Parts: sequence; C-alpha cells; structure tokens
Amino acid sequence: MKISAARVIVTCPGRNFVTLKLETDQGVYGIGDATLNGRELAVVAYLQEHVCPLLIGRDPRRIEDLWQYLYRGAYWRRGPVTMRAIAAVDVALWDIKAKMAGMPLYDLLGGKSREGVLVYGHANGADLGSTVEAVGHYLEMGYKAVRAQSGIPGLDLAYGVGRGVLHYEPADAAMPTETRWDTRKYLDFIPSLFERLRETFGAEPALLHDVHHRLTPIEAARLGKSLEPFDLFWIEDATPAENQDAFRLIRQHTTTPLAVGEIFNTLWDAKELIANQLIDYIRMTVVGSGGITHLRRVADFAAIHGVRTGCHGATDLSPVTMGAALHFDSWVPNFGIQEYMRHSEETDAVFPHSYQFEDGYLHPGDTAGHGVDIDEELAARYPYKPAYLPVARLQDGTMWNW
Ligand code: CS2
Ligand code: MG
Repeated sequence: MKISAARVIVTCPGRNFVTLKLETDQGVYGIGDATLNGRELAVVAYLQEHVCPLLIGRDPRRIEDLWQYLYRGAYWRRGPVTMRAIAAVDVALWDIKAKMAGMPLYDLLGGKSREGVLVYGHANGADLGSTVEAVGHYLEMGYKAVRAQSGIPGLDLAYGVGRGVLHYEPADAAMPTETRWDTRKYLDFIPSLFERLRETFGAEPALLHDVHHRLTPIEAARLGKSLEPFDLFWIEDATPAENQDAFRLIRQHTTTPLAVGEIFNTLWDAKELIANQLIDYIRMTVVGSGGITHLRRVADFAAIHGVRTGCHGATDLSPVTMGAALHFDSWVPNFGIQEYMRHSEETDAVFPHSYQFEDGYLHPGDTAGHGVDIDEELAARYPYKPAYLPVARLQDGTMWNW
C-alpha cells in the first residue's frame, strides 16, 4: 500500500483552517488538521515544501515509523509548526488505518472507556451580569461544565470575551489588535464573578476559568487561593509555563486545580509538571502535539502521575481535531474533560462530521475512521484571509502575555 497524493487544503469559512489530505493507491484517504491560529501559512509551507514530497510512495500503515521519520529526520525538533505538521500526517494516517480496519478510531486505540465525552462550553460576557446570564444559557443547553470569562471593570478588551454567543474567535483582525491588561483590576474582580456564579447556580455545575498566561507565579497563587471557596474545576494557564518549576510556588499556596498545556507541542514541555504533580490536567491536543501517536504517550505518562487529560478544543482547532480528539477521549483511561467551543455553521458545512452533542457530552459516532470529512468544493469557496491573534500590553505599554 502506498501514499499516492498529499495535498494541503486551506479554507476560511469564517476563520482559517489548514487540512492535510493523504490519498493512497487503494482509494482510501485520510485527513488531518494542521491549523496554527495566526501562523497558518508557516505550517502550510512546512507541509507543502518539506513534508508532502517525502510522503509520496511510503506505506501509510507504518504510522510509528513515519512519525519517527518526520520527528527525528527533520533534525530541528519540536516547536508548534513542526509538531502541527507531524500531527496532520499522523491523524490522517490513523484515519486511513481505521477506515481500512472498518472501525471507529476509538476501537483501534483500545475501545471505549466511557459512554460519552464530558465537555465544557465557553460562557462569556462584557460584565459580571452578562457573564452569569451566559453561564445560565449553557446550563440550559445541557452543559454540566462551563468556562466563565468576563469583561474586567476598567479594562477595554478582556481575554475570552467575544462577540458571538456560542463561539469565540480571538483572531479577529488582519493585524494584531493591541489590548491593555491590568493584573490588579483582574485579581480584584474575578473572585466576585465566581462568588455570584455559585450564589446563582449552586455547587453542582463544574466551573472553569482561563487565566491565559497573565499572572506571575505568586499572583497565580493568590488567585487560586481566593477562588478556593468557589470550588472551581480548574484554573488554566495560570502563569506562563516555560518555567515548569514556577508551578511549585502556586501548588504551595492553593488547592484550586491547575490545567496547562494548550501551547505545548511535545511531552518535554510538560515532563516536570506531570512528574512532580504540579498540575492536575494536561491540555495538549492531537493537532498541537504531533497527533494521536505522541498524545497517547503524554496521556500514559500523565496517568502514572495522577494527571488527567483536558484537551484544548477552541474554535481555531478544526472539526477534524475535534473528531479525532473525541475518539482519543473515548479511549484514554485518565480522561478529565474536553473543551468544546462550537464552530460556525459554515465551518460545520465544510467539515461534515459524525460527532453529536447531547446533555453535556459529545459522542464521536461509530463511522470508520475519525468520522470527519472535508467538502473540498465548498472549502474552495472560502479563500485564506490573514488574521492575527491580539497582543497585550500593560498600562505603561510593556509587552505582556495575551
Ligand atoms: C483559549 C483559546 O480555549 C482556550 O482555552 O486559550 O481560546 C486560545 O486563546 C485560542 O486557541 C488561541 O488561538
Ligand atoms: Mg486556554
């Protein structure tokens, strides 16, 4: 069996997506997501110029060997561009293998470990009141877990507050939007948001919050401690995680669970955090971390250290990633939760899929493969449109973390 074609499809049904399609000499094809929000064309070039030519004629059944070939063979290892390109190949090959076997991908991985995949939605509002209302809307839709992000009094553009009701797209401009950040305003406000959410909705709903890399370790420790009475499911990206050791300080001060990892791309980014139980959930994804082949290793390493998965699932991860992730989530024994930021209707039309939301859970369906396809004709109607993520500066203009 041989790979006969490897094509990169760029489409922008409301936002940009990069998809790799691998075709074989036996007529079976597989697709993988390679989207890197705000840097899409870097991965397109890496795939088209340096990966696709190497794939033609190779045996698509040799998933592990191809992974090692693309990882070790590049010499220049790791990084978001390289690992997303490898992920796209890997997920497309797992899609092909499952289709050849005539089974849903989760069966190939070892079968289901649960009846459904618990997901959390993204409630946000310009102020405390509208955020509480948005959380109520998600609970009415049947979500059992909701992330809450709110505008911060005194700040113009807060992270996580979008224009839509159901989904939030941060890459909203042809050049990066400049936002201003003020940690004190944020730390003074957030506890009141979760106090109100608990007063309104009680102890039942799982509440999550994304700090989005904006605090120093001691500020993150203070936030975690101040939120303990409200029993959050997790706070995410509490502090930038290049220095994995920084999480020791947070751990010393608070029992609020910690999640990190959506911007990691190999196990090496998380090894100390997991081995020392400095986090509770690892957020790495099939698209960001070299595909199913590597993410399985991350999950197994996490499992022996009591850390659970909590895969990133924002709008900028395509339905292909969501589909593959749901098969992974269905199998992985140390599953925690799956993020589910809904895609727009145009996106769902370009990427027909078998996964369904029901009563707070997503179900991957039992189609052979990962259950997601791409309508190439429809995709061609949405040409690439440059879009950047915002940047953040402190009040004095110092560059900060968006
Ligand atoms: C966020 C993302 O969903 C999340 O947890 O961190 O929305 C993130 O901002 C985007 O994926 C960036 O493209
Ligand atoms: Mg996040």
